[in-house]
Amino acid sequence: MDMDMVYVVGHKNPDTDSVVSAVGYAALKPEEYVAFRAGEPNDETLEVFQLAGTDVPPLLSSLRLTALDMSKQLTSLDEKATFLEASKLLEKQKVIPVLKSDKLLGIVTEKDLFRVIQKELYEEEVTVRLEPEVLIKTIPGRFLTPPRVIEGVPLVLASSTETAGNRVRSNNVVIMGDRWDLLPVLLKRRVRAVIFTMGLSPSENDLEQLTNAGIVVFSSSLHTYNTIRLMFMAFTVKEAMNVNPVTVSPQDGLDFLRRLSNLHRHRYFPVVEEDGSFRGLLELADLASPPRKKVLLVDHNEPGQAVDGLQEAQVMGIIDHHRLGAFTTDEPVKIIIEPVGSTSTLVAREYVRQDTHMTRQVATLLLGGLVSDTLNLQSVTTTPLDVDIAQFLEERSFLPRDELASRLFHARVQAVLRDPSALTKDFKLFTFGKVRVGIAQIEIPGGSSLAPIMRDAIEKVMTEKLEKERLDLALFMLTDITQKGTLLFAFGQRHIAQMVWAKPFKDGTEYLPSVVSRKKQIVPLLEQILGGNG
Ligand SMILES: [Mn+2]
Repeated sequence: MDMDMVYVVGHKNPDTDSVVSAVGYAALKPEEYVAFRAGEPNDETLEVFQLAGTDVPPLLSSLRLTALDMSKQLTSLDEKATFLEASKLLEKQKVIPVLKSDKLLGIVTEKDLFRVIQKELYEEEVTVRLEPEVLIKTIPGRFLTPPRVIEGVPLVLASSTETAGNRVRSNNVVIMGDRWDLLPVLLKRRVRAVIFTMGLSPSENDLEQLTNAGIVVFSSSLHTYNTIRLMFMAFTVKEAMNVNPVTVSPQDGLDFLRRLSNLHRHRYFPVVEEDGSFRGLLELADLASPPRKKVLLVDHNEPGQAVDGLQEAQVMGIIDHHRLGAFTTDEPVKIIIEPVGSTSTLVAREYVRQDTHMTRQVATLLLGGLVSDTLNLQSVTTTPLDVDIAQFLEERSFLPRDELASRLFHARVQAVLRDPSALTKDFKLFTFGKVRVGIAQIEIPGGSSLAPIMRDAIEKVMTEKLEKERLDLALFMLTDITQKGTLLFAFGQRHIAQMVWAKPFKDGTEYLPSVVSRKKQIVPLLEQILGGNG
């Protein structure tokens, strides 16, 4: 894992501002920062990314360190690799994963190689099996007969003709120099193979006889001692590998890994997917002082709103426009928190401060975040800086801000229409005199123009409330932040509404200019005409 990488991420249940400000901020330092989102993007956010012509960043579900994060990438070998290849590789790494395609078959350490070699040292009847391609790449030399597997008990013929004659068996792989006098014995016993050393080869006539007897003949260009030494090196890792190492999953966390390492006193744990794919090697030593993931928080600063595992990570900075909650860090970090309309505003200002070029894509995204959080500069949180930055972004995105806003809020409405229960999220119940009234409200810039497409959904949820709460009157306020007015829907005993507002409520609705507050403008009037709330 690249531990220098900094995760740039917003809050959970991400809104548009928190996703785009992560992308915008990460683009300031692309070689170090990588943007993520902390949850599923909503329809409005997806719309902004579509307008910008780019994809939403990947999901970050946790900042906890995993086995995969701590694992090392190593060179692997296949099971036919020789001890010679393995020992060369073991000069560079302590362990070799043995793979078939990408599946782990086992692991090999120096110890494993020695165990095999050692085991053979005092055995009389050691069987070797040398695949032709393995032999050829390990011992310099050539086959004098068609290449075949050489399998049998090695026997060096250095003794007298008589002794040798008594010792040779049919399962032998004979290693010898120019002892042509022994050839009749080898032919008679039909040994498996003959390996001539020092580059020797028999006469054509002898070779023909050996070939006809089905004996494999190999000529090694080395002398006998080195030929035999290298025969050990021609063993394959398949014979030495530990086929049953304790493995861990890529997602296993630090706590689990520490418990596991106490249980099994191994030094190495291969990291393996459920399907057996090898992902890396975890070393016990790495668990002692694990690295920490670096994170930059945007659009939030409360740990409760952050991605899980924040406490295991190192916070490198915060860029936000919310109140500062309880927060401590180990080292001094860069914190930008200002009371402005959006985090996108602050991110965009960093481009100005750092004199960094902003792409059209980033400008579109940040304008989307700014417009979303400030309700297109209409919210009470909007500051002069937001207005300035909005203009800056509008110029660079080549996108009229109002057009962007209407696309965004349309997407927001579409989402509400798909799940109309969102319409009554802030439903409140009142009793004025003997009249039970329920009032719900949503605030949308340009909301009054959206009435036609929202009417059915509003009617459905408010009629349900009417029955469920046994209301006399159900009111729905579709408040238009841009026009600063409210389209008021009345369901149930509509004549009460007609009386209170002295208006006809044709089609059950009435537009009330300059009415935006339920608490200050709707409830007091109902109370005044119908009687006290209680
Ligand atoms: Mn925000």
